Amino acid sequence: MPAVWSPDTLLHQPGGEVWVGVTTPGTEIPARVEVIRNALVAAGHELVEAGRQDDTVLHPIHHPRLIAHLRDVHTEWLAAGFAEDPGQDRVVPYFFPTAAMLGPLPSQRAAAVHARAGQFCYDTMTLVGPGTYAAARAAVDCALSAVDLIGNGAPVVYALCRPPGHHVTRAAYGGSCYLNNAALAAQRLRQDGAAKVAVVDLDAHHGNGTAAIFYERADVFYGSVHVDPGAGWFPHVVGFADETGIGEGSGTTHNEPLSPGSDDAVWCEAVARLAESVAAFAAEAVVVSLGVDAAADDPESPLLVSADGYRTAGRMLGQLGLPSVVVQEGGYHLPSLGGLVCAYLDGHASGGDS
Ligand code: SP5
Ligand code: ZN
Repeated sequence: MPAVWSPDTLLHQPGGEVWVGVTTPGTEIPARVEVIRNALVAAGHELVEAGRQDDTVLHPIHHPRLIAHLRDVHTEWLAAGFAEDPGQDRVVPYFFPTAAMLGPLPSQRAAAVHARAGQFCYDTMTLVGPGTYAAARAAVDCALSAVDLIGNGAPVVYALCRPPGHHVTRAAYGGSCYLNNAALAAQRLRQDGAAKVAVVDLDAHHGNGTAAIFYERADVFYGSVHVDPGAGWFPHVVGFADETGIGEGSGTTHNEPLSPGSDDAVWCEAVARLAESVAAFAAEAVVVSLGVDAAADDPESPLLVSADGYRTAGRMLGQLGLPSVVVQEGGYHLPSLGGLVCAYLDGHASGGDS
């Protein structure tokens, strides 16, 4: 199947993650793209370079201030001298003006770039460097070029998006994500004529950004299987089973939080329930947020899914028989990453044949 990628996705070099106050090497690194790309070629997939999409594609999903912030913040950070004093050349927020802090007070745009960082980023793990925005935009180009190939008649297309995107809301980024590739793909499928679109999120973490973007919408379903945030896992405060949508979006969200240690049997049953919901919703196209960090070897999650589990999930979602855009999200164990992605794609393609 076509696999869309862009060399510009390598430009994001996070330079570590600040985790509980300590700078760690980080796991969302450019080598992820290299190992996935090599595995795709070895498995016989056709690599296609993404076409450049106009910046206006971002506007239905992201706030103009978020876009401008991501584009400009690293330049402003360097201009403020933080690379020399105190010696941090990546944008790392230190101040988080939460809803609880503000209460009823109106809030202004922070004049200081180090304070403004926390008005758009909700954690300390998601650093911005010189190539971050270019890479995030290239990831969007991958996702939307994949939608274009669907429009030209391809039944399933894979987008090698990096950095990932599902933790990004309309106006805030975090969780190693900067722009929401999957949400943008779903929106484009709607604009291209699919009356209803489903996003199915297989990443080990709940895709709080995608969930928030579509929570009040009747035309886009969001379903996710992930490690239970109630057991202490990112994104901690959302992703619970009782979140089912509100207003016109009532009933169009389906979360399947699983206990740490859940294996193929439990995980695949949850995927089957998500597939049933997609069918009941009568989606005309599907976006799969393919995080492979639910795998047993992955350093970022306690789920114990195997490559066969991912292949089975692919088969179940392929059997929906819908045009499908498969967007890369997380997955951090370099030795197994490519095989997990290819196992999923193999399952999805074979499900579509039956
Ligand atoms: C897209 C995606 O998978 N984002 C993952 C965001 C969750 N990361 C939160 C945990 C970060 C802590 N990493 C330290 C690992 C120590 N074992
Ligand atoms: Zn994840």
